[in-house]
Amino acid sequence: MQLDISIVIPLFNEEESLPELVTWITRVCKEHNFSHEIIMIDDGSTDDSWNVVKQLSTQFPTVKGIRFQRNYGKSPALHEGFKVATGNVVITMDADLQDSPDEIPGLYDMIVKDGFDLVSGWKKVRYDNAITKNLPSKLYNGVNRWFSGIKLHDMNCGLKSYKRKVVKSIEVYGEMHRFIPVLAKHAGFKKIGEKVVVHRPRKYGVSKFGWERFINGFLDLLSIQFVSRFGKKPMHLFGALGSFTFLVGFVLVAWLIIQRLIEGAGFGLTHKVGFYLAPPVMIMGTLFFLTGFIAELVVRNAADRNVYLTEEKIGL
Ligand SMILES: Nc1nc2c(ncn2[C@@H]2O[C@H](COP(=O)(O)OP(=O)(O)O)[C@@H](O)[C@H]2O)c(=O)[nH]1
Ligand SMILES: [Mg+2]
Repeated sequence: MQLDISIVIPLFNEEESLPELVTWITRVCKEHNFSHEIIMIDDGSTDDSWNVVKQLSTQFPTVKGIRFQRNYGKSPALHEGFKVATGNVVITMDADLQDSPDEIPGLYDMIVKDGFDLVSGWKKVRYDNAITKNLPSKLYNGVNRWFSGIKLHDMNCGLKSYKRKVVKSIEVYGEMHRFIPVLAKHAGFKKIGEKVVVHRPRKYGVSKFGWERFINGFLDLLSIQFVSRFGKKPMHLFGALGSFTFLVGFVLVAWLIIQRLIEGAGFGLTHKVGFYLAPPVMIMGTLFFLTGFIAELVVRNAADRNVYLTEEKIGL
């Protein structure tokens, strides 16, 4: 029988929140008659989270769990959760009770009734630190919108819903969980929507992400744009860049030679800027070109695989 919803929850050191979270999700799903599964991915927590998940799975048959051997990060956790999810709609949410399970029915309807491929939550009113999080987040989302062309206010919101085929077609690796809508867009899913969601202050535990996320996030965004455009044909970028740079150097040299030929020995070659500029520019061009060849070799030999060691599984 096809489940209505798979709820995928990546977690790291959230022992206090889990029982309340599972009870709440279960209540909401019961009220709306959703058949569902709750997939919790414990990413090498150092607190008692995994024991709590195991305990919950005996109490709630809907609870399934994966425990990683060590801490890999939120993206690998989502990736493994997406792999095993069987629901018609997949909903992700944070484990810390900052996302409200009351949003599940609305997010579900937007996929099933309104036909969205992906719906991202928008924490319009946020209960996080204004200086270290909310303000940088606004700037960051602005840059994201501009770069990716996806008009979302809160791309990195943990609360999202998907058609199943979307999560099965994207590969969330590294720290790419911040850009899932970009990945989905590049995979060809165009109907991406947004829903204002309730955000709650953190009740237990501490935040695991600080301001560094914005630097890493920006670099990741550049990588995503690069990989999606040139990932399978790096020579198109490096080759063009290399040829252009080399040509600039070559023209400089040619110009110097012509001047020398015209003016004869009186032309002070070593006093010209071009004399010093041309060789490094030509070398740079050659290096771009060779980088392109190496990148092509890497692409051709890379197995597109994600391998994460799992220590234990329950219900899967
Ligand atoms: N799998 C996994 N989940 C993580 C990791 N770090 C944080 N999380 C989870 O991601 C969610 C959001 O993290 P949180 O620290 O609350 O970030 P914030 O809400 O932006 O301050 C929570 O459910 C965390 O448990 C990690 O390294 N691995
Ligand atoms: Mg949080």
